Amino acid sequence: MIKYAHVQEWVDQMAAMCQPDDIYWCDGSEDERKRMTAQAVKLGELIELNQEKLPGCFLHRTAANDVARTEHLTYICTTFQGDAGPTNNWMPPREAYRKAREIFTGSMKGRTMYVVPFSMGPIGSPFSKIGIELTDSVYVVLNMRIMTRMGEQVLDALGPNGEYTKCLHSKADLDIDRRLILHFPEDNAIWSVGSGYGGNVLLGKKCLALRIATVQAQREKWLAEHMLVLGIEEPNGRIQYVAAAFPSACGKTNLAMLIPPQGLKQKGYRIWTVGDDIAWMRLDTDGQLWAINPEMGFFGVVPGTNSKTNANAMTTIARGTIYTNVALKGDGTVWWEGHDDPPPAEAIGWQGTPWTPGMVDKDGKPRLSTHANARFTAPLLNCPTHSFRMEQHHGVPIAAIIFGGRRATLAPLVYESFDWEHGVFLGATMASERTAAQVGALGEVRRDPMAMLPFCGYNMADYFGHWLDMGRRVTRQPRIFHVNWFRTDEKGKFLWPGYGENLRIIEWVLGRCRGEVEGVKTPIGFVPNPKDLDMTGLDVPADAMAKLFAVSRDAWQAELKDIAGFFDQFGTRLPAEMWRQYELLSARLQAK
Ligand code: OXD
Ligand code: MN
Repeated sequence: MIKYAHVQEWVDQMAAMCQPDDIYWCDGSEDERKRMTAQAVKLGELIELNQEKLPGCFLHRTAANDVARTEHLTYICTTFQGDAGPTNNWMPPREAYRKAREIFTGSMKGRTMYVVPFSMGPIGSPFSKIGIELTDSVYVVLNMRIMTRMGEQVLDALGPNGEYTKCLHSKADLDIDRRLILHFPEDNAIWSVGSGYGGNVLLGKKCLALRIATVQAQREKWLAEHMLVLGIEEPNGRIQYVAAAFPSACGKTNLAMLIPPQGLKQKGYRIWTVGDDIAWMRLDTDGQLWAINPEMGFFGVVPGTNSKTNANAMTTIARGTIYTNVALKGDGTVWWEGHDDPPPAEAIGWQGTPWTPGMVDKDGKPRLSTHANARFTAPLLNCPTHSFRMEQHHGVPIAAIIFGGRRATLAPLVYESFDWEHGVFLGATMASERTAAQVGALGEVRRDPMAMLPFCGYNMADYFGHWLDMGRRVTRQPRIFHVNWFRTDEKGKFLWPGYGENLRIIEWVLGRCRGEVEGVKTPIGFVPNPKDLDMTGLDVPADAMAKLFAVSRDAWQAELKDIAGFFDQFGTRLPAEMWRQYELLSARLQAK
């Protein structure tokens, strides 16, 4: 394997600090996977599942306090605080390195340091970026193999002077009080210590492909986004692709693998899954936005996954998958809340202790078999609908951009922005209820612009400015929409069935992009005329439909107040266009 001097030198420096017993350079071969899996089983990092029923599948359990991204311990480390902005935790690089160095020093004693070269995006594509992760966790290596293009050929592509993101990870002692997830955009480096949870430690994902990549994207004039990418093919062969941003655990994976509902089957749609979490979008010479998914796997939420909510995911995770924090059944298979099968009479719960249905904890609350943020790591190519364009260097052309939040009230099922600038305002003012994907109070509504609040690696005001700038550069602008699958009635019952039925809304979105359907103008944007939604085979009562599309001027006035508070924190750095859109919305809400 080629060990370029500039890489070797950095590996040596990090090894001198972490003091591993040995260093192993991963080549990405199948033989290596087998050896490392066997070793992980021996070390107790993985439990082998029933290989007849779940070939190539394993179970991993994390520490009880290491089950989600720890946003409060995640920092952007820039020289000037203003460059990180008011929505990020900030630490000056010198202090961050000093604090982390104390924890990293000697942290790999008695362990191996693995050198993991990986490419985000097809190897050799001008859309792609290379990273090298040093880690003392076999679990991380085996996950990185699934989530990225990993191994020797990445080093070949890097070349003797190639740029790469320097990613350092150590589990250290997995102590939450000695945990830090640090990003150094000025050094193109990431240091993560004290955690074993995917979102904190698979450094190609949130840390590189979003936080570091957003900074590179601003500099190089492209977009790094928390978006799924999905293609809808019509029987005539035309495929239109949409990119959609939703906060974590709001159904991106389900939407990306959508199965057309019964009533729309006769239209002969075919769905292509390009990605379920991250999109890198660039302007090509045709003036259009093209997107790649920089990842090669899914790190999806397990609970609630079943053959009704996501049959493609069930097929995807039936082989070659690492499950994290689910229940283990006596026959060596796995179970979770929301599985197709009824609860087993007994199982080993996610914390490794016996579990039986109906168990309660010391406060009388139901004790679940599986953590609410339990995950599967599965190869993208396992998915029956995976796109045939995964290795195409320029990816796929994007027709529409969709922003979505989880809102019980306020936001209609779908509405369209008046133009790009208004679309950026829709993204910038997105809000959503908190889910289990991050530590914190569930259900609380927080503003989550473009679903990027935890992932934008620089000042969000500048990020909005970058979006506006991209709109000026794209000559064939995708239209921008907002959706909300989660609106409820007075009793808290969901008004819209969601899942595959969401294709009806995407159909309208694409019809709008082709200029084939009219929209109904409201103060917040265009909503569908109900006659333009194909509801064949789906019975949603007329009053529910009315509630789904209702725009309450009073509720939106209250929302405006909250938006103003959110915008205020950016001071004069916020682009004037955002306040202009605010004023325009306010005026439209007041007009009779
Ligand atoms: C994820 C997340 O894991 O957003 O994708 O937390
Ligand atoms: Mn995500």
